[in-house]
Formats: sequence, structure tokens, C-alpha cells
Amino acid sequence: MNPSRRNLNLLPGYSKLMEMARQPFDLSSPDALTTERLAAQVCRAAGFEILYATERVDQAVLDALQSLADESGAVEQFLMMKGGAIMNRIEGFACENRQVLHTATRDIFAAAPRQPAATEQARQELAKLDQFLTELESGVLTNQAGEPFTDLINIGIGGSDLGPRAVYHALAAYSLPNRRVHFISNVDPDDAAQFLSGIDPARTLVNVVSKSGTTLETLTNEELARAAFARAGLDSARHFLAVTGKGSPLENPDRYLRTFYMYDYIGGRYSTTSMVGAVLLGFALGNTRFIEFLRGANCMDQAAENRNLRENPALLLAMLGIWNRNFLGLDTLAILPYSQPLCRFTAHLQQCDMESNGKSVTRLGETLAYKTGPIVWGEPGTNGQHAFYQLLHQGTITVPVEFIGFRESQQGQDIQINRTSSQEKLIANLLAQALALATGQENPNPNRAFAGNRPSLIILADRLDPFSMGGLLALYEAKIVLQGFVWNINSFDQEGVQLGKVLANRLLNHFSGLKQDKNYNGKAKDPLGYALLSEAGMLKLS
Ligand code: G6Q
Repeated sequence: MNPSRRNLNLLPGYSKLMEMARQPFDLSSPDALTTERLAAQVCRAAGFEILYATERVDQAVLDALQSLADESGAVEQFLMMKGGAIMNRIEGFACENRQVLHTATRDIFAAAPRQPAATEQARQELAKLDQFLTELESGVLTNQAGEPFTDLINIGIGGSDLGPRAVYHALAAYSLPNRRVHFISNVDPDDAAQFLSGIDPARTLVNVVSKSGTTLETLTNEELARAAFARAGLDSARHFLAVTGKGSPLENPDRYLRTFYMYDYIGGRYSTTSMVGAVLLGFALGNTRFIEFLRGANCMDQAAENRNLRENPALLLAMLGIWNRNFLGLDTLAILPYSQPLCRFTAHLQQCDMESNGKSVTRLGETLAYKTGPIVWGEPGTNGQHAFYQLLHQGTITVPVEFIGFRESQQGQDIQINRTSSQEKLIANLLAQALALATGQENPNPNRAFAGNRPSLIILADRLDPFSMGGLLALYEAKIVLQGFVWNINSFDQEGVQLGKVLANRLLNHFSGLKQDKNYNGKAKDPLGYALLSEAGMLKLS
């Protein structure tokens, strides 16, 4: 089937859903939440359950969302993407014009992968990594004093930081003994100084991750780290690793102990399962657990091929998100994990979703007549309950919520107090929040009344481990791209980050101009930028 690639508002199901959205399911009406509804509105796949009885949908709306997904050809496009079609493209305009093949990095378990050439490249890099990790673990590869490497500093930003960092924190409990990973991303010198002062460089590897090999923050921090190694009398070429695109300026074997590659068909924010995440996660977890993480992601990628949204967690999340965004008109989405190890996961999803779907033109470059990606935000666990949940329950805007939880704790160390474990307290809180948001509560005191009727869903798995973390990552990656297909936008470029970079460089030129030439006239070159620097008090410092 050739997918329609029509704009959302031109699909036959759009007007039907608009009509249905005039009287959406009322979660706060007395008989809304029944035990039958709770049992019926569960989607199970790839080791996850999605409980969605607390969304404002009934079976008729779900059927209409299914039709809309079918009409958009979302799953067909997902399959085309996995097969290597050029999905990163705006017709008729200059654009990246690339394949989108992050799923190939974990399609390594199949005898016949969907895109054999890309999966072969992934296998080759994984074999190189396995060899490197084996050398480290067996003691063949040590520092100059014959000691093992215990720490790794990851230098990268955006897609070369957020996803890998989120997964490292999520799985740190599974780390090999004596292995720690630290992260420097910001160009803020205080960020780098904090880590460089707290570690023993002699036992530390530095992993420089940049697909382009040109990112200002990363290159600056690399030089900062190399200077620290030189001060410690160490040869940085024996400590520094590179993960980069083939042919990038970082590709220089003389400067790095090992170089691993990622390819232009893997977007930064989708690159956690490529070498971008693999090197640091492999160092921390060992090869076997990293492969288990890939297996979980692959399992969810397969589940995402199912055309039935009631059986496909990613398509279900995508279409419920579109219902909330385009038909109920809700502007934000809170992702709230009840799991402290997921403390950086929402930050990763914020990038993955907002950079992918924060778009205003179609894949033909036309201005959109409907909303696309929401503002994504959130924090873990019960901490949020003591902070911003007041607004979620009684504020003047409605915020849809995606809760994430696990039936068992990760480390199994728990305590019974008042005959309940901490894990039971944690999950009881999660479930209670979904109920409270949905049902609300009447009270003659208006300040203590809860209107309810606020939508949420619950993502559950048994335990946060490498397999389920892979699944969770792939669940959101697939949700985001499926939504992009329905919205008929390009979810794979990020032109919107360019202007700020260009202007920052223009401002930086004024500093270097002033340092080089006493008669430098920045005002003539760039009146507005120069005036802004002056008002900000920055010219006095140069
Ligand atoms: C992600 C973006 C962006 C990118 C960073 C780092 O999809 O492209 O966040 O990952 O700008 O880029 P480099 O890896 O090229 O340094």
C-alpha cells in the first residue's frame, strides 16, 4: 500500500473525530470508570501493559482513531522507514534527504533484517566494541601503569548525551563492579571542572561523542579534558575514544585509542542504540547486558509494526496523544516515571519529541493548519506530587499525563512499614494519581473540590532492567515517529535549532574582534547584536 501522506485535516476520519470531541467521554461521571472498562482498556505487548481506561476515549473514539491511523498509513510508513526509504525529507526544498534507520541498530537478532546493509554495519561496530570491552575486562587493555580503567567521562551534547545519559542512570544498578560513567555536555566550564577535579585521570577513559565532529560544546570540552590529562602528565591519545560519523573531523586515529562509527541515517536523538550509547553503556554494563537492552528495543520495534492500535503500545500512545492534542486541544504532556532511576528519561523524551515534532510545515513545506507536538515535561515519582501536582489536579489547564511504573523494585532492597513495602507505596501512589485525576471529588468547599475528568494513562512492566529499558526507549521512539507520520511532518530534521547557533557565533565574533583589534567596530557590523552585548554588560569583560 502506498501511504497517503495527506495532511491530518484532509483525512476522512478527522472531521468525524472533531465531531466526537464535542462531547468526549466524561471520566468524572458516576459510572464512567467501571471494573469492565479497567479490564478492557489494557494493551499488552513486548513485556509492557498500557492501562488507558483513564483516557477520555470510549470504544467509538478508539475505532475512529484506528481509522485515522489507517488512513494516514502511519504503520506502512514506519515499515518503509525500517526498510530504508528516505523519510528525512521535505519535498522540493533543500533538506537532509536521508534514510532513517535507528531501528537497524537493534535488528541484529533476525536472520533477515529489514535493512540488511545498515544492520551489517551495526553488527561490525558491535563486534569491534565487544573486542574492546573484552580487552578491558580481561586486563589486556590497561593504563600506562598496568591498572584497569574504572571511570569513563562522556563528552557530547543533545542526542550525543541525553539518551545515553538517561539509560545509564536507569541501568546504573546493573553496572560492572568498579565502573562509573560521568557526563560533560554543557559548554559551561563549571560543568567540566566539577568532574575533572573529582576523578583520577590515570584510570579514566574519555569518550568524545559527536556525529558531525564539529559541535562547539563538545570540541571545547574535549580540549578542556585533554589539557587536564596533559597537566596530569598523561598521553590523552591512550585515554580518549571517539564516536563519530565516517569522514568527520574527529576521525583521526593518532588522537584516539579507538574510534567507533555511527552513520548519517541515524539521527542524534534516535542514536542511543547505536555506538553513541553503546560505548559508554557497554563500558558500564558489559556487552551481555547491552545486547539485552538492544533485544528489548528490537522486541518493541516489532510490536510497533502491528496495525491494530489496541495491540500496538506505540501506536496506541501516538493516537491517544493525537486525540488529546488535536481534538481535545491540550497543549502539554507530562511524563512522570515512578522510578528514580528514570530521573533523566523525561529530559531525553523532551528532546526526542519536541525536536522531532515541534514543526510547523508539512513534508511538502506547506504551513500546517493543525497543531503538532506538545510541550513535553516531567519529573520522577512521588517528588512531583509534593511539587507541581497541585496544578495537575486543580489548575486552570488540563495536562494529560503518561505515568511509568514497575511492579517490582530494581534492586529488591525494600522495607515493610505498616505492612506495606516502599515499592507498594510507590505504585499505590501512581495508581491513585491516575484515579484522582480521572474521577475528581465533589466538595461543598470549592477550594477542596476536584473537577476530575483529566486524562492519563499508565505504562507498566515487571521491573526496570536492560530488556525493559530497551523496550521503553523504543516505545517512545516509535510513538514519536508514528505521530509525525500522522501529522505529515518530517520528524527527523531540526532546522529550528540553527538560527540561535548562527547568532551565538556572530556574538562570539565580537569578543574575538575586540581582543584582536583596539579599533574594532562591532556596532557597524551588527548594531543589534552589539547593543545587546553592551546592555548585558559583556563588553566590559572583553
Ligand atoms: C539531535 C540533534 C542534536 C545533536 C547535537 C550533537 O537529533 O541533531 O541534538 O545530537 O547537536 O550533535 P553532534 O553529535 O554532531 O555533536
